[in-house]
Amino acid sequence: TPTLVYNYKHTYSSYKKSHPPQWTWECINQRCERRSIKGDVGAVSLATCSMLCGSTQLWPQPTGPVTLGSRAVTFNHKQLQLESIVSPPAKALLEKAYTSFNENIVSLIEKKDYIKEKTDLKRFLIRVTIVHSDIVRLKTSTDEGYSIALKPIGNEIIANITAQTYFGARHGLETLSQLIWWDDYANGGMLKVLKGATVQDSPVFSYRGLMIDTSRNFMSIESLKKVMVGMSANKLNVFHWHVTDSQSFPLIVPSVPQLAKTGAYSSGMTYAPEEVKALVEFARLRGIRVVMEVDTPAHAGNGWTWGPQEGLGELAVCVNERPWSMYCGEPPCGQLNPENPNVYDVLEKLYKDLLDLSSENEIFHIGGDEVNLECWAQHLQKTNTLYNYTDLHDLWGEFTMKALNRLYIANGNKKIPYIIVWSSKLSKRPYLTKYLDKSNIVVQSWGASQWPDTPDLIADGYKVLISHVDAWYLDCGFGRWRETGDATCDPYRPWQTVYNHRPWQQLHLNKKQIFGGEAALWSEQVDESSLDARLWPRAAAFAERVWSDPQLDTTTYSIQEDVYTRLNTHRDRLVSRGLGAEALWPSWCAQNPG
Ligand code: CP6
Repeated sequence: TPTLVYNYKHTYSSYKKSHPPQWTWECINQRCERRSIKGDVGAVSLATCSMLCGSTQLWPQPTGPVTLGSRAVTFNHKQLQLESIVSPPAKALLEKAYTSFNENIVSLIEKKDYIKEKTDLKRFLIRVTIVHSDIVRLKTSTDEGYSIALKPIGNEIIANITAQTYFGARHGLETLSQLIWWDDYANGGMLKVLKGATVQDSPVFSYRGLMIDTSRNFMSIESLKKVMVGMSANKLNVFHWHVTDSQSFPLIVPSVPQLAKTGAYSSGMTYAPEEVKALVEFARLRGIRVVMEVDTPAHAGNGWTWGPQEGLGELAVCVNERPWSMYCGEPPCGQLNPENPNVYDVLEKLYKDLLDLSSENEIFHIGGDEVNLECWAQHLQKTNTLYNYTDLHDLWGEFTMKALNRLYIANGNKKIPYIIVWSSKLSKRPYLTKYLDKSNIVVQSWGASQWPDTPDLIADGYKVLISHVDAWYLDCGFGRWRETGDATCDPYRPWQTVYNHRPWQQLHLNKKQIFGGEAALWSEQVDESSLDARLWPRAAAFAERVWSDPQLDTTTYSIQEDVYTRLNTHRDRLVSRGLGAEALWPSWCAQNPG
């Protein structure tokens, strides 16, 4: 438990004299209007007015009914108490989730040296009931729903959170934390909670992902943990870790140590197995699963060049080939050598370690994007085997099937329910149905939303993970990083673009085949020093799209007004939790609605 200083040197009246409130806020037509005051009798802070005025300050907006009381009570964090009606193994997880909840509440306290013992409450009891305490690993079928019933009884508040699983209960704690705020006017500054509330909530999509690339620029484990803190505040539940690419291979793979030894930017810029496992556990407690992607056969260069020295032949070809633009999407080039049988042996070892490191074998990402057939053609020319193929897409398809076969072997001769591949030429007709089995392949469709990729995949019966570049690529628009940079990644996607993207409706797609959505952050032009600002609050805008999928105004497609205020409140919340989220507007706008 965090320690705070209780300081009785100041009294409320001395404090009040030096900091008299200048304004009060009144809820008029569901907006908080500012009025100047003399003296503070009955003055209401903006935060309190917002919480009690019209719309919830919850993010993402719950999908079920919400009722909110119109009054609030003060409390201090020492009065919080957990009662769990939960059996092992979920009980231990819940206790840790409750610790995070507590830290989130403490983060709201603006005056850490001025905490009042005397409050409206004697106790704030949080009673959590979990029906299936045996479910402690998130699956696509896991029930993440929860309900909250918060009411006063005597001078106590009791918040009942009920969920089918730990993962629902954790979301419930997150929502409960959003019914609590800091009131700067209350007795010199106090925590408040609504005096009554009910919430019922469950997500629209079961896969709500965020992809981070740690190859182009390295991101420390600490910075990735912060990403997960943000994800958990937004009920995002899949961390897709694009851990390697042709630029660097930071992941230490125990059975193939050569990969990171030769491929990392430096020995410090690596992820050790224990660190990865700790990160996976950190994620699980926050309701997040980790899907690791070592992209192949393309986007594989550094880390794959040691084959010849060790008698395994060339594992990757075209590495550093010039001019690069003939052989790959961005420099440095590199593609696995599909003709070298040792490549598949290395892949099997690699896959076994990835399954182990991530503790994840329901979903697996094999990469598979942007294969450059020129590169393979040049290689096959050298080895005099090009005549074997009339169409090198077949070589690509065969590579994919061989790699998948090794993946199943690595998984103890068991299939994996969902294999994700990036959309590419291979995921288009006529190769698609020939090489990608629709029973377990999910295509992550990243092309622009007006491209035919997504509707075609849906029409052909595939499950699709939506990551459209024109809406959900959060790295885009900073400015090209090379002269011939790709216009596809211009301009910046403002939060409204992220939020308004609703392709299942706009493209009339069968929602049953939408596996989910994923926002992506490629790291050519971002590292951990600007990670927070590039992600937040836009990833939060994405999160509400995939959790609640709110309607857009069908005539204007404009964003409902409550979205602005709720997102602004949520942005403040992320900042109090230590994330450097960008500002949406001048503070003046919150004080001058409309
Ligand atoms: N890296 C990898 C990338 C991209 C892809 N794969 C990418 C391509 C075009 C744009 C942005 C990112 N940088 N491995 C494509 C999925 Cl505009």
